[in-house]
Amino acid sequence: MNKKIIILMVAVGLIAVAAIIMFNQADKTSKTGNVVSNIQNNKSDDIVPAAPESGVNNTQDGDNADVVPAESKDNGAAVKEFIMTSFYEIVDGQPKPQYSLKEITVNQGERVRIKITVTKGSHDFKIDEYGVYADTQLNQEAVVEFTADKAGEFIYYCTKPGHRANGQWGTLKVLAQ
Ligand SMILES: [Cu+2]
Repeated sequence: MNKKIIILMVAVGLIAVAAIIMFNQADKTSKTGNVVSNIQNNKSDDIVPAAPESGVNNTQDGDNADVVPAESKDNGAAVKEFIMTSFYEIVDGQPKPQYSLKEITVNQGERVRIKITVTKGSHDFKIDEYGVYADTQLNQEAVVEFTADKAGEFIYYCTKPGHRANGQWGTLKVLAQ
């Protein structure tokens, strides 16, 4: 009888221990399960704010993508750049104001950039039909930029008194496309 009781008690004790262990394990798994799901939730929480950020980045990338073609246009063949000086020289005792470039030819629709540096005298630069004007300063590069959207021949000239009449002008030729 004593042996049976002892065996029963041991068996009950083992079962109890086993039950406790199983409960603990169950708790642990459920806890770790919760932890995992919490981590997953945290991750998803992390992802959720990240998603709008990446969305913002995407829109920024989109903006950049919009900017890049504009820059590539500026850097590319779509911009025609001309460089000229603006000065005067004395011919037969008379000042002859002039631009170094007498003619500029572009295709209609092209972006045109003209860099003008005054090397002698006081001058400016104007194209009436394109509304282009630069008050060019001595030894400073002035830049005018415009889109040649009108075909035809236009005169660029200096508005200083007598300069255009004495030869400070040139022809902008915009070839119709
Ligand atoms: Cu002039």
